[in-house]
Amino acid sequence: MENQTKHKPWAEPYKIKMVEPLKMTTREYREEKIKEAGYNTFLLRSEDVYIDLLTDSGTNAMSDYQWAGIMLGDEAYAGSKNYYYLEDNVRKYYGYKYLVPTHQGRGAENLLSQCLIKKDQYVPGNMYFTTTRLHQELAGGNFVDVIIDEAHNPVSDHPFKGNVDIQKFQDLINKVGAEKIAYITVGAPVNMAGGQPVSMENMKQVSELAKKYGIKVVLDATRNMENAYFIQKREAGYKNKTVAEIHKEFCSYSDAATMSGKKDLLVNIGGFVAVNDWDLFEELRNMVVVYEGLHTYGGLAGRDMEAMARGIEEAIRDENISFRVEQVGYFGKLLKEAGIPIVEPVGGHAVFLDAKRFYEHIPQIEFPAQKLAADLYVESGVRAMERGMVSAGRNKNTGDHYYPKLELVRLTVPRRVYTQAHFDVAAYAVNELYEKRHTAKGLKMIYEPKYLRFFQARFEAL
Ligand code: PM9
Repeated sequence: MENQTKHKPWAEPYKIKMVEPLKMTTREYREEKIKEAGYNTFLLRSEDVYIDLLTDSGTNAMSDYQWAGIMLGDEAYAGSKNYYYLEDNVRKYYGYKYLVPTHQGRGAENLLSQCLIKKDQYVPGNMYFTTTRLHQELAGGNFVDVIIDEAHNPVSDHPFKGNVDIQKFQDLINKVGAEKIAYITVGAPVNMAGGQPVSMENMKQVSELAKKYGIKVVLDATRNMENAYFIQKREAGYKNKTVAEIHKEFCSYSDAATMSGKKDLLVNIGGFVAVNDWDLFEELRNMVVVYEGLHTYGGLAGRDMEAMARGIEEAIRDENISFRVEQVGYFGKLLKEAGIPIVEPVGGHAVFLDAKRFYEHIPQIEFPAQKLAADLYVESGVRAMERGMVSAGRNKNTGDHYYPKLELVRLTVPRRVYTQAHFDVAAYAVNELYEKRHTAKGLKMIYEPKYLRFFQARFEAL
């Protein structure tokens, strides 16, 4: 008999062994809670959230294999066996020679920025990331965006919207001189652009140009396995290679990597910086004892390093990474088919609503994305995150707000936490809100912290 369903169904590549109940709340309750939270979803209590799509950072569900590893934590102050296992796996799967563990990604960014940036140097990168740029600035550097123009356009369907614009990179070298460039950062995929990937060809070109001028290439490898999956699917010559092979080749075009293990590596805490250069390693190893802890634990418990080492092995398997990215794609497709304005193509870790088109009547200075995230919470208990003007912050020299082209709300997919049905519910909620979008009003900022303001800023309804 002919199969009547339209397409071959897919399912999560795991079964559920333990569950955590979710709390359902009323609209009145949520209206009160968002007001108390100053219209900032970071300031809500998680127990007041129904489906939590705030972030994929540290929100992963670990496997039984990882939890078993937790029991094997070697909590010695120095020389924990879990550190050596992590070092082996970073060498095996990432290919860098030397490893310095850190408590999370920004710990790695702090160490690397302090070791490599001299005052007033420039640090080009393919779009800013909040914590990365801040650490570069605190170390005396100036971030310069060298991503391709398509990245700033939510409707461009370029398959590798995260690519570095090689001409912009060359222009910067010509303008300021190679000695004024501390290094170039390549984030792959690019979080703030919507989880958009970088092609292998582009990474090779970046590496060649950087090498010509003696500039180091630093990879933000936080979600690089997702990037490798996009290369496998979209770039000629890679469809018969495994994600592990592509991932390692990609890393080979860089000199160093910073890593937040809280994403790709399926853990709740952890990170590292990995390098090939012995002198840089020595400096990092010395610096880590000041800010994080001894170089064989870097702010982590032995059990955390064990879970992260095991997470590398699991995450990189083709069936796991393909499920991860395709689950995000499924959610994106639901929204796209409903006519909701989203960033396209759908990225690897999240679906991004385009708040400029969603709330087109709210001017950017009234924070449409911030309001949209707050409204979605009130509508449904679904928690998302602003990724627009509030996240962009202020120019460190002039003190003026940045007005980014992308004014987005990120619906982020934690790994292995929610089922397809949760995404059906979340998509339904976004649609309900979209139907009454014309009645929404903006916000006024009433409290602005100095650093990374999106985490703690407070707003009032207009
Ligand atoms: N990313 C995220 O939700 C958590 C903090 S911002 C809300 O997307 C990249 C590409 C990241 C990232 C964190 C970090 C910092 C570096 N690079 O959060 O310090 O997406 O582990 O990593 C977050 P940590």
